[in-house]
Amino acid sequence: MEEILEQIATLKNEISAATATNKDEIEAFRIKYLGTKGIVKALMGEMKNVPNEQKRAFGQTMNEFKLLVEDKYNSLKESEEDLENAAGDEDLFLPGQQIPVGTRHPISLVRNRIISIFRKLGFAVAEGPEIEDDWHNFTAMNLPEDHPARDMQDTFYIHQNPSWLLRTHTSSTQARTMEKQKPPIRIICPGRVYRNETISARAHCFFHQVEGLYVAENVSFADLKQTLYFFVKEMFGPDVKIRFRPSYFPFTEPSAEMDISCLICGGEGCNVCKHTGWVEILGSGMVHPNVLENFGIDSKKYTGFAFGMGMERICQLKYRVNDLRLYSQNDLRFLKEFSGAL
Ligand code: 2U9
Repeated sequence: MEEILEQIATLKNEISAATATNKDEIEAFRIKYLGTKGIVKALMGEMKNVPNEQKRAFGQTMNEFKLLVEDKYNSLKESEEDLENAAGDEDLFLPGQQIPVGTRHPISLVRNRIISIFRKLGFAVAEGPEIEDDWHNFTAMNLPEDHPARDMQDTFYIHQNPSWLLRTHTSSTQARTMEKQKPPIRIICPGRVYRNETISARAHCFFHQVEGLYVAENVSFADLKQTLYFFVKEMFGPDVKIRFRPSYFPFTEPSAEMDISCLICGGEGCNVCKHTGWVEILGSGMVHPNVLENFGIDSKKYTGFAFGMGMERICQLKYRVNDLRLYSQNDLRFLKEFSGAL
């Protein structure tokens, strides 16, 4: 009995270490241990030589041994089947799974283009918070409380603190830059802005602006005109013409709106330009001295120009998008229209 138990212990080690890499080796394992003339059967046959009082313990040991051999046999078979399946599944000639490539949103396209044009002129990009305080959005911009121009920029106020609001223009970012930085300042501020408007094809409660600011010594209206002329030629092509019309903004004096010659009819007159040959594109002007002084900038020494434009408006002119709601509906049919646009 002692001898058989020692033999079983040695066999157990042998079985644990056994490997098989193909079906023939697995079959050889089965025959050696589990076959009709195999080791398990032979050891079972020893039962008759075991003294009666030890038969029960021997039977138990043999059952455990048999289970160990069967487990090993099954696991060798499973590993081999896994290998076979893996190799069989692989069809190297199947086309790969397509991951559809998205397209940039038209507002992002326009934003990137505007940034790269102004970068050529030395304008850095500044960004700021969309939740603003009254001072940076209105008061510092020469729009004190009760100023009538605040009416046109009604916005959303934060319940817990009514002096916080969603910015109505990115001017507040220029204001924050002037707080931190001494002239010369040459920045553009792209970003989302908010207005309390009823949503329609022509108005939305949020849109995207790019505003620009250049403050230094001897900055003149001629610099403003040349900068904006360069911008529209880069954006719309070398043949585009510009004109300025006097206007009013509380934060600039003098102020002007800039039109470009109609891109649809080339200035001949059509529905888009309402038969005038011109379309409005942006507002601009010389920074109001009050605004400079609000940030401790000496308005006798420094002057500056500023401008602001809606990115949706540029998109409308460049890509003929005529409904503002399309930009935020996430309709893939709309977005796919821009797959080839740069
Ligand atoms: C500072 C001083 C002045 C930014 C300016 C405009 C004119 C303007 C509108 C165009 C279409 C807003 O998106 S829109 O509705 N903007 O007409 N914006 S001048 O003037 C500034 C900005 C910052 C410190």
